[in-house]
Amino acid sequence: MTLHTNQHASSAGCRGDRLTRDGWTSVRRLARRALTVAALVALPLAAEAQRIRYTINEGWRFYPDGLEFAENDKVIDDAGWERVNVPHTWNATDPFDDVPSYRRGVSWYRTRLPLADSLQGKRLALHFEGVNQVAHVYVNGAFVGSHTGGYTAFTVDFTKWAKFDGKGNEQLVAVQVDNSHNPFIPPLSVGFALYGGIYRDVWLVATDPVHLTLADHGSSGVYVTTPVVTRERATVQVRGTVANQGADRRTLRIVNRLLDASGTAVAEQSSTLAVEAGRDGAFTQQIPAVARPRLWSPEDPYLYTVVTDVYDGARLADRVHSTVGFRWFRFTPDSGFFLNGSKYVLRGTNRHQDMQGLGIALSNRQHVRDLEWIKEMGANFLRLAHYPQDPAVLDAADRLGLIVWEEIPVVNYITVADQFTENAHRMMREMVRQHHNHPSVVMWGTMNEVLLWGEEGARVGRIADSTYRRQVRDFARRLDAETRKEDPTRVTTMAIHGSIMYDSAGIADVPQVLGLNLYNGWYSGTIDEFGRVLDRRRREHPKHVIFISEYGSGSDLRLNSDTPERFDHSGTYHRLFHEGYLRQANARPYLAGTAIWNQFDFSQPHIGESMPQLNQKGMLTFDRKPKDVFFMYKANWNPAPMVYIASRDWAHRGMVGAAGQPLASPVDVYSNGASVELFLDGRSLGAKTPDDLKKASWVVPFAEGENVLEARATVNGTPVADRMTVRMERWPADLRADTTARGREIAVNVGSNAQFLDEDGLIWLEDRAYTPGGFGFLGGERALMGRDILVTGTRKTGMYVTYRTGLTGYRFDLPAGDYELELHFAEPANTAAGARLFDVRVNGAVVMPGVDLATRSGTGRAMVVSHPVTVTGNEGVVVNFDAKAGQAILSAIRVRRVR
Ligand code: GCB
Repeated sequence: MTLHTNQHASSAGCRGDRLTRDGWTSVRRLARRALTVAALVALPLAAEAQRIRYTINEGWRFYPDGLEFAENDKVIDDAGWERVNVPHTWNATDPFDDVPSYRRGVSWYRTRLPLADSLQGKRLALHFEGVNQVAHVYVNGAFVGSHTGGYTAFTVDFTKWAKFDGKGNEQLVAVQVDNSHNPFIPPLSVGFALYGGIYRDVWLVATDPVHLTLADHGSSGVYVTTPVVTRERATVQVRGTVANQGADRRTLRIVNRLLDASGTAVAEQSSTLAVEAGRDGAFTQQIPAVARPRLWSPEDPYLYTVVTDVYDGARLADRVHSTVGFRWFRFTPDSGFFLNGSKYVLRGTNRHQDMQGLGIALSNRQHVRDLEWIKEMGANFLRLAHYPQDPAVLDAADRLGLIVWEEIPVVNYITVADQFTENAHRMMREMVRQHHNHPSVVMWGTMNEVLLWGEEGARVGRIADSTYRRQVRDFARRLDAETRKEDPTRVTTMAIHGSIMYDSAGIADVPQVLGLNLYNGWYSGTIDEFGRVLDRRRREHPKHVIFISEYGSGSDLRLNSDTPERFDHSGTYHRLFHEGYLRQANARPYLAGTAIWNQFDFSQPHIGESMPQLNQKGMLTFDRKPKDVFFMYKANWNPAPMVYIASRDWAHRGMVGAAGQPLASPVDVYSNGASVELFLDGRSLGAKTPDDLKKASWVVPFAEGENVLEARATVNGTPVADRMTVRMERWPADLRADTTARGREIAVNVGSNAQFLDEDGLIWLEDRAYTPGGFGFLGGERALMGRDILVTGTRKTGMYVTYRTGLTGYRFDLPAGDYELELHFAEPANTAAGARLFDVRVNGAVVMPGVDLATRSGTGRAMVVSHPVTVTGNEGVVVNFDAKAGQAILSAIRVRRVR
């Protein structure tokens, strides 16, 4: 194989001219558009590119189990199999049902793929963008290739097994997919569902025997770098491999043209490449410098394209397009990140790829929409945690302008075995090669919180085994070194949790950028610890570039509170948490950047919280409704004029108060205007100046019923307004004196400072201590359901995350009448039978003797019991809990007057 390079541009570079014996035309670097256009016109029209590429997503059949000989249609008939289209997953909903697991196992997919007669003689391949997690591919009954790992693409060549019968040329494609746990395939144990299926696009690719290789780790076979980028000039280097699967040695011409966003060629390079039959040939070309390149940045995501053509004589044998963005960057421990020479604060978020009802089988449009949400929030950075994502995601990041950290799914722990290491290295290589040409990518992540679990896969407070810690360190070092070698133009990173073991084990020193996942004020501690932890980290590691790779807290639109507390899952606490973190991050210029955990709620099997098996730390819900906190970031990060009343999460409120008196409740407004005015039913509540986090707050004197709020601001001369209706319900402060309708039904979210709005529109008020004339608990303490307990058997899951323990009673000073009393319980622990035993008395009479939740309903399972109660005189409804063993508990209580 020989390689000749012709560098056709002079430094003045303003002429395009005709070239060489084979009638080739080259476009030089052209500074003036007129000349560029003239030169392009002079190009002889090339033959149509020989590559054919189309998706084959429709018309699959699916069988949800293992099956012998399913690759063979003579043995197994698929007529009864389910018809599906890909993207598809068989786990779209089962991670969220009441059973704390989902199906991980084998399934089969089959399709019949007709091929045009004209494809005979071409190289034929199938390209899968993502199959979770092991795929074996068969064509016409023959095994054509396998792939391990659910998050990267792969290509299998089936030329040898293709059948051309002249009658439709139908190819039977069968894919066995397995998402079972495998100790040698990352990820091992994670906080997200490992949905099985062919869940990204599938392509048919037909090429000339001479083509840019399809056999390089699922990549395009072309790698573009920008060795020199300044404001004055930029150069482009193109590397690639051409496969010659024809019968003869070919002398090829490789032409790389750089096009600007309008499609105009601005520079070109060509060279010849001789490749023996049956061999590959590699080329490297430097495209001459472009003057004054338009730089890529999140604010101006300007893209160029490199078109790589492979000519075999006058025939265009193959063509591949690669994206190019001109940008340069660096990280420093003291000042963080620099983009195109200037300090640049990376502020962003993380994204998982699943969505309610769909699992991970999202369309490209849905992926792009997710990135549009992120852009709208004003973020300029996106961490693709914890795995490589769809090509549509990377394309959108380039095009919309988001700086990307992408990583492989080594999460929580590793298996110390060559096979695991090899899989991790191959995943890294596939990720880097497949997404190499995306200017949005600046960091390659190798692992996340790798010391969170012990070697056996059990969550541990401390990894005691120093041998294992050393093995993890060696694994990290090798993977990091290989990643740097694979792509020296980006930096390596990893995310660690708040444990000093990463330091003592020497793991924190491995990556070029150190990501910290911090949850002070959520899993433990207080929100203001965040800054102190950071400053300590910085003192301990003055040479580390520090990045906040995760911070977050959970919320549930059904839970709200005027007095938010850690872990109450109220939207109010969610905002308080993020305001606290944003303020502290803003004050630390040494930080390279921050990333919210997470942009969207996502699956988290086996985890309790207020919506079981769902991680609720999203800025948007699982079905993509923005939460109020989204607009807090938008006000701070997106310069577009905005004002937002932060009460969409809590548009239906309840309060206890006296009839006719205002029901005063706080309302926050976010705006990037200098002043905001709030109106209640058209009456001004005054104008305020938003604080450093663009928030202005009022205590609004709501009236019972509908209240119209309107906020107005002017941002840089543009008037903006937001309007919403808050429905306020009132419960009487004195139950005996006030017998209005609401007083006939009182529901309480026992043990919680937050009120819960249920699926029937009923508000379960925040808990309170009993005061005469009112209602409330007698004794006991607020307690939280453990995250390892799944509340099942109810849709009111949010009501069970808190409960009261050790209470002796609950009392309502209701007037005489007939009532229905409803008690809600859920056993919060794996208690033995008889370990928690109590009687329930109502107005003195035992109505439920010997309540033993562990036996009756089981751990976490909601139990609802109703009793009729007749109140005569002034006794009210008095419920007592008499503990016989352990402590009595109660999750919620409701009384409803029936007569
Ligand atoms: C983390 C993990 C992430 C979890 C998150 C959480 O540190 O990296 O995978 O989802 O915490 O919400 O607990």
